[in-house]
Amino acid sequence: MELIFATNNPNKVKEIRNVVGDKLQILPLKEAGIIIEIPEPHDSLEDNALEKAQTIHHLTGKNCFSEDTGLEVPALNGAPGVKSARYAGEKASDQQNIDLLLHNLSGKENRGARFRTVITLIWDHQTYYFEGICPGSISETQKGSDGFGYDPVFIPEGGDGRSFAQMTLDEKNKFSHRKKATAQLIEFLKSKIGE
Ligand code: ITT
Ligand code: NA
Repeated sequence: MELIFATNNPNKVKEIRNVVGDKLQILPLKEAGIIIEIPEPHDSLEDNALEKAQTIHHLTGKNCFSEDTGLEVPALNGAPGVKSARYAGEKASDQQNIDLLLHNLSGKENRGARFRTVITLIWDHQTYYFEGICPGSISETQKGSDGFGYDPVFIPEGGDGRSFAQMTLDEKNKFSHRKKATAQLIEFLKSKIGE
C-alpha cells in the first residue's frame, strides 16, 4: 500500500521508512509530485500536523499523514517546542538553533529535555493522532555527526550517554519519539487493512 507523507524533510522520511520496512510504501511530497511549502502558523504540534495533513488531503483527496516534532525543554519553559525548526530565526540552520539552545541553557542546573512527535493521519476522511515522546537531556557540547537537527546535543534517557548523532539509525530508533509515534501509526493501519 502507498501512503502520502506530507513532509519535505528527507531525514523524517528515512527514519520512518526504517521503521515501516516494506510493509508500506511511504510517498513524501516530492515523490508524490506535489511541490508545496506548507506553513506552520500554529502554537501546537497537533495543530501544525493537522494543517499539513489537511492541506495535502484537500489537494489530493487521498489518505495521508504528516508529523510535527518539537524539542521541549522545561528550563526554557518548553522552548524551542513548536518553533524547533525556527528557534534562531525564520531561516536558521540546525547549527544556529543548536548554538542558541546551548547559549540559553548555559549555567542552568536542569538540562532535562524531551522530543515529542505528533503524527496526524487522515484515513477515510477521518483524523487520527499518534504521539511519541523521548525523554532525555541536553549535553554541554555537541557530539557526533549522524542524524539531523538537534541530534548532536540530545542524550536519550536509558542510553549509554551517547547523543543521537553518535548512534546508528537503528540505535536511535530504540529510543526515538518518531519511532514510537510511527509504531502506533503502523498498529492502526494494520487494524484497518490487515497484515
Ligand atoms: P516538515 O516538512 O515535515 O514540516 P520540517 O523540517 O519543517 O519538516 P518540523 O516543522 O517538524 O520539520 O520541525 C522540527 C525541527 O525539529 C526540525 O527542523 C529539526 O531541527 C528538529 N527535529 C525534528 N525531529 C528531530 C530529531 O529526531 N532529532 C533532532 N532534531 C529533530
Ligand atoms: Na515544517
